[in-house]
Amino acid sequence: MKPVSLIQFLIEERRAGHINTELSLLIEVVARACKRIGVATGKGALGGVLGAAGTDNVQGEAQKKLDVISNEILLEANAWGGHLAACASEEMEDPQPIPDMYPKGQHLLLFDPLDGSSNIDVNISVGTIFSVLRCPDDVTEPKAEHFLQPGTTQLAAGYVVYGPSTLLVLTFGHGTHEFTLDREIGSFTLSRRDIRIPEQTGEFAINMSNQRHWEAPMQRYIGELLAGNDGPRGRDFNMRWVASMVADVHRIVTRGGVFFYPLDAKIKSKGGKLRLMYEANPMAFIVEQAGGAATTGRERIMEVQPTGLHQRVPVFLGSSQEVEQATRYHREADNAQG
Ligand code: FDP
Repeated sequence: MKPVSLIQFLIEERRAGHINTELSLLIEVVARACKRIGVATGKGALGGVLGAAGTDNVQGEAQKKLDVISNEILLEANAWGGHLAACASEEMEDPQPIPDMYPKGQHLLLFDPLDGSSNIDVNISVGTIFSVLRCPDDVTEPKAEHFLQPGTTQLAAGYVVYGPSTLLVLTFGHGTHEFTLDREIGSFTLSRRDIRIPEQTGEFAINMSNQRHWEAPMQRYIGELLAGNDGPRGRDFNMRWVASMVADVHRIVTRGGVFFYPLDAKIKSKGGKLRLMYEANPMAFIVEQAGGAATTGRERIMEVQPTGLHQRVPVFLGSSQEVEQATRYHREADNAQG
């Protein structure tokens, strides 16, 4: 079969009426920026890019040099690109307007420039996650409030994994598709069309060190998985935890599985660990489009009405039967409490 490049795929999507020209060009710009991030990440110690930047981001987390570099690469490429009204990032408190010297577009871009960045220094896969929204029609200078749209309004979502190979996984709401970077010709090439996540799985991903802080329904659900063959589930489950969301989600998108970052007593006041607008929503869109499910443990992630740009939520996503079972346990516990 003849290889299909990302650009060819975007032209097909345009012809099918799934996206307009501006969105297609915007995705090309994001993909090009991610290739540059991939090059910077790949240089590792030789590029002088490892280690801490010596600053904190808006969430009070220590920034890595590559967090800062990746953020700058995405900002610069997209400001120049001319397809955006504004962009927002994990690394910046407020949305970044497009400088007056560049043309503006109709879209809003949100991104986590380098997810899993605590893994960079140990050479484990990291990634970029992004989400595209439409800028409300009457708004010429978008502020944070204009980004606060539920995940169901996303026009596109994707992530790039910088791992043994560099991969882009993308959805426009018409299936989830994977592209592998051909490093010799510098082009993302379609490697899987219409990915399907199996409904059932025997593999889960969670940070078990938080177990004692979880809520009772989470304790019950994971307890049953751990009991395996001898417990109520009557079969054994295996566990994986890369601690890099893109890598954990990509495993699920490749061979099924379920990922949890539940609420726990340590993070309860923050609402969760992962960020709704540029982590949970885009991943939920990608997973749902591949036949999986994504909830907060109580409600569908994409239906959460956002209240803040950097809002956090609990995340349960992957093979639908397991996400539904864990979610049911939480709802039952809530109902029992009245
Ligand atoms: P990181 O802080 O390294 O950016 O986005 C947050 C995240 O990584 C996810 O990629 C990852 O799944 C999670 O945090 C890891 O959390 P733990 O430190 O609890 O393992």
